[in-house]
Amino acid sequence: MEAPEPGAGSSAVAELAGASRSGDRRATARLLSLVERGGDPADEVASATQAHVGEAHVVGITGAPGSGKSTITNSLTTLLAEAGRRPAVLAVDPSSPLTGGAILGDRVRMSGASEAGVFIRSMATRGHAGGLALAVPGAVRVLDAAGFDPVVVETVGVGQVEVDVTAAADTTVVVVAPGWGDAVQANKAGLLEVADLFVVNKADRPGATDARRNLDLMLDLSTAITRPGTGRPSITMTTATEGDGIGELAAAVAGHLDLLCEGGELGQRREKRRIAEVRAHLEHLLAGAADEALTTEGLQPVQASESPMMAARRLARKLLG
Ligand SMILES: Nc1nc2c(ncn2[C@@H]2O[C@H](COP(=O)(O)OP(=O)(O)O)[C@@H](O)[C@H]2O)c(=O)[nH]1
Ligand SMILES: [Mg+2]
Repeated sequence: MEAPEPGAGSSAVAELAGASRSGDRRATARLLSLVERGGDPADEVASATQAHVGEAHVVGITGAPGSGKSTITNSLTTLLAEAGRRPAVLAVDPSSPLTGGAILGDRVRMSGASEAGVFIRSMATRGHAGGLALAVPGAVRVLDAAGFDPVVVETVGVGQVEVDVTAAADTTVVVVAPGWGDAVQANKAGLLEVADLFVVNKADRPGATDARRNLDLMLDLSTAITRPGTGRPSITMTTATEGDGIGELAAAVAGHLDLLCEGGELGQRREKRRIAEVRAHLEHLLAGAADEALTTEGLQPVQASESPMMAARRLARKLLG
């Protein structure tokens, strides 16, 4: 089946969604391409998959570039696939100008998981209309509806948007590597607040125990920074290149989901996630309306006596009125 072109209509998309649910990975890949491109086809994909979401455990893996997120993701999902699960990976690289295809380094780093049957998709979101906040939840929905579980989202934790996106997972894992100030950097980037679980990776390197101690100290200093619902985040030591500690990490991830379910926190987090997604779409729609208002009206209606704020209010009344 050919991927429907934009505007091809919802029946073609519904057909793809059906094929994707029955395990057709090419159909899943095509749905993801439509989501990535944005616009009307992405909306059709969202409608076609909506009835089938909510089964997957969505796990975010974030941290500084080079901390070992891809290597951990590879080892973790390989282990899960070998245990009979159906994991999928969404590797988000907001800095990459590439689209659609896998990013070379990640492809190498994830080759083990790929051989184990893990579905892996790299997503370059630069230039995507609406950006990460729209593309990532849409792609997660496609993978969830396709029956993958867990859905692991790897994102570089560098900016507010990236952190927000990963924190929108059910379970957020923050990866720290030994090295001067790595934990401090993670704190500055706002990563400690969103962590449900910590990994100190590169445990084979000097300074790993110090990194762990630093994290522990930071958690001691502020009990307020832990996310609600599941208590103080645990810290797992890993050497991802060797697979060491990955079994413990898998257990910590599963244990966190159990806690979320027991406390009723899972439903609350997902509701918040839905609201955030609606908000992202609303902002996108309003931004589009603002652009249109300014180009069709020109700046003519703005009088010299009128402040920019007054002009904006007047246009807003017209738009929303
Ligand atoms: N020594 C050591 N190197 C590691 C470990 N995990 C990852 N690396 C290396 O660190 C580099 C960055 O890893 P990568 O997974 O791409 O990090 P990402 O940017 O966070 O996704 C690669 O060269 C990995 O081989 C580890 O546990 N020990
Ligand atoms: Mg990576």
